[in-house]
Amino acid sequence: MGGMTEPSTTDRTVFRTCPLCEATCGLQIEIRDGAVKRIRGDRDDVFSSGFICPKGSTLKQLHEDPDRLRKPLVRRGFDDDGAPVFEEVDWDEAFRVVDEKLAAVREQHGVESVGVFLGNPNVHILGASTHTRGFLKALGSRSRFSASTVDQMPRHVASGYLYGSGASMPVPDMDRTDLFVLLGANPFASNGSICTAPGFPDRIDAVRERGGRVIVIDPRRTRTADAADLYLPIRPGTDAALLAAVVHHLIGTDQVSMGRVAAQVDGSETLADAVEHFSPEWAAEVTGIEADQIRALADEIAAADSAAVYGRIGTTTVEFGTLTTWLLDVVAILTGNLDEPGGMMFPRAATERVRPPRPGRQYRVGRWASRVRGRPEVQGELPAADMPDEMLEPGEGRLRMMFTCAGNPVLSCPDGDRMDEAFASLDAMVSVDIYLNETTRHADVILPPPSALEKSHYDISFYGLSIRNISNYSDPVFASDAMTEEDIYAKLTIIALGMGADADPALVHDQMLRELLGAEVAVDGSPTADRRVEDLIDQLADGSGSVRVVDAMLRTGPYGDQFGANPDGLSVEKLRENPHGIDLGALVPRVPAILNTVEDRIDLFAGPFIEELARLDARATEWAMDGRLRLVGRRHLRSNNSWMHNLEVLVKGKARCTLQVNPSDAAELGITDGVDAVVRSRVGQVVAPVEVTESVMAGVVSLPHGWGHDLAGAKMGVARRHAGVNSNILTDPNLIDPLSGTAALNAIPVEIVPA
Ligand SMILES: Nc1nc2c(c(=O)[nH]1)N[C@H]1C(S)=C(S)[C@@H](COP(=O)(O)OP(=O)(O)OC[C@H]3O[C@@H](n4cnc5c(=O)[nH]c(N)nc54)[C@H](O)[C@@H]3O)O[C@H]1N2
Ligand SMILES: Nc1nc2c(c(=O)[nH]1)N[C@H]1C(S)=C(S)[C@@H](COP(=O)(O)OP(=O)(O)OC[C@H]3O[C@@H](n4cnc5c(=O)[nH]c(N)nc54)[C@H](O)[C@@H]3O)O[C@H]1N2
Ligand code: SF4
Ligand SMILES: [Mo]
Repeated sequence: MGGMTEPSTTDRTVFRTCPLCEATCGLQIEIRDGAVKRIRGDRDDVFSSGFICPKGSTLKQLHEDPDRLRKPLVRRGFDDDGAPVFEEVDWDEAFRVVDEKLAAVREQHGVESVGVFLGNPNVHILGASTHTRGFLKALGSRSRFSASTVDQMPRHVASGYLYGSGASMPVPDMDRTDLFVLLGANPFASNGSICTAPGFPDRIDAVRERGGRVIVIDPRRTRTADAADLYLPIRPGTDAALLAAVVHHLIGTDQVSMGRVAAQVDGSETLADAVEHFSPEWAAEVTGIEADQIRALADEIAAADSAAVYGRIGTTTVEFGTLTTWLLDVVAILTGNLDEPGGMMFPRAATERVRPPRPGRQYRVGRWASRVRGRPEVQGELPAADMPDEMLEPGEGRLRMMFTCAGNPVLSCPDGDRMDEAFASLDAMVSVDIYLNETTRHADVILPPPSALEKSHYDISFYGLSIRNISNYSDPVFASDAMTEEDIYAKLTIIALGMGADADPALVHDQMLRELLGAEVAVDGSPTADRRVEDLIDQLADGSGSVRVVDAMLRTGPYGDQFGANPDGLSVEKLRENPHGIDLGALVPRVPAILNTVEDRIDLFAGPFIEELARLDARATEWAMDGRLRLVGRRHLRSNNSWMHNLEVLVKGKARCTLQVNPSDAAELGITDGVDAVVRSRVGQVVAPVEVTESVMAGVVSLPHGWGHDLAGAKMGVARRHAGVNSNILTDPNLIDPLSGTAALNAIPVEIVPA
């Protein structure tokens, strides 16, 4: 390296999309001497216009992190302290071990004894977005779990019942709204979720600058709340009660005005009866928000020219997650804000499949159930909260082998201690991951894909949740000989099909392309109808398996070039010519075309919401009375769930994993700022340093998740020095939203005593 004075031929500036969160910011990356010199926001990006957060530039540090795995690891035993001992092996050897383990477990315990957990980064990684599905299918097991059931599953289920597809998720049209109401979301820290909007904070400011209003409802006075016109503190877990009262008031005061979608909606007559009991006075008792304020909120939503009422983590990871999400949509529907500019709208992604209308059907859940707790399948998966029981409880069908793919369930899912014990109890485990961490330390084999800078990128998921229709593709910044996700999952697919560890992953890529394009040319009247699939495949862009899959999706998608039939349309080639992305415009109304329900109806009571409202009534009264402290989570801008704590630039400074306590509670509990406190729930306890702050409301305490990096055998040196505690040791697997299987990670009843 040394002695180079002339500018290297490898000096260049490249543009790519940040894959770290849902905001999809454009990055400008300067390369000098084959290394990243610096990363800035790309001012010319059509969507983010230069916005970047402190994590965006750390793609450099992630790429260079010496703890990031570069070679597959196979566990060879344990040391005297019981910590796993791993050996680096080549890829062929690693896949041979996977093949042997999988064959042995299946042979002895059957297909259902092998499970999969898919973690959050899978939706941010192109190769995983395109190729995990095939792997799951080949594995053939119904024991599928993912981070969705510690996150947004209620959104899918509510959408399934209302619109006929779990994928049809309305997003706040915030650039055009007159009133933006945020419940349980803190985009100043998270940069937004199920609402892809780079520069979210600036866009919130813009709502106010153009004369609109912003209201934040949260048990914590967050930075987002500080930027709002009105902040309403709410008791954790009670948003469903608040929204039921809003609906009650809208109906009771004759403020229902459904607008264009009225023609599609069934069940609005039933609604009045269903919410009759949920008066603002009743909700005030439950939520801690005064009845007059609830009425004023409802009046304001009804009166606004347009209103986007948006809920996120604080409304989904609670016991009434699906009911709350459904109520959010009911409010949008009743006030004429569903599918209208400035309201809640359905994006149209460039990779969306365009198909002729087909007869809609009743949304179904519960096609199978978890073995031990009997909890229903939703969207093809089982609750992540059930994993420990499925692994630990003896009996037919017990999980004996797990694949964890870009997931860290030991830190991210309920009952952390038991989760850890469960993974340790398996006969075999394989992880696709870039770190040896709290979860992957239990693996027999770890398969590490290369860093984000060595992978192609396209946000298949997030352009479907975006406040403008956008398309942007990034080539890898650096070449790498490591196996990318798509090749890893293709290999695992082949192994799971019983074809051994030696077959070429290209077989899987080719098969995917043939299926995808075969379906397109088979559609009568489609622009590619009757073309030869092999000809289309020949025309696809150069690139890896996933890039070609994306090219096929884009070209046959709603804005596609249709392989020449629409010459100005999208393709990977066209996106390569437009490194700052292509803006396909503001969101447009999509009802009824987007509906996939029986006869295109939006039936408000297609799901068991009458029963849920009754359960809310019973539960809420109990809650309002019990006077217990309730634990909620929080996010920090310089953090990303559990896995970015190994970057010094992000973790340096004041410790972040503190227990926030309101001064009045601190006084009552006899604890002061800086002391350690014991936090106990039904399932576990942790000791954390106390931070006394007015930002949490009385009766509420807050710990961030994703910490607890002191477990033996993990190899993340920086994270270990900033270990913190795992808040999910406290979350209770008994507390889930029964309609979606989503864990209640918020509103956990806890006790606190000085340590
Ligand atoms: N108490 C509480 N718990 C929570 C939450 C909360 O608010 N409160 N939030 C929940 C939410 S919203 C989510 S989404 C989940 C997240 O739950 P998980 O997905 O289980 O957790 P992450 O911390 O995102 O772990 C990501 C894993 O992917 C690995 N990884 C990172 N980049 C790559 C890559 O490029 N390829 C591969 N193969 N692996 C990679 C990391 O090393 C890490 O092991 O946590 C949930 N848990
Ligand atoms: N910096 C950073 N960004 C991230 C992540 C990260 O870990 N760090 N994670 C990413 C992921 S996976 C996701 S899913 C998104 C999540 O994105 P957001 O949903 O915006 O996540 P949070 O910042 O946790 O905000 C949730 C808010 O809900 C509040 N809350 C808790 N309980 C309740 C309740 O019962 N009612 C109400 N009304 N509010 C409640 C909390 O106090 C908190 O302020 O963020 C993504 N972006
Ligand atoms: S906001 Fe999200 S997408 Fe944008 S730079 Fe930060 S981590 Fe990356
Ligand atoms: Mo998430």
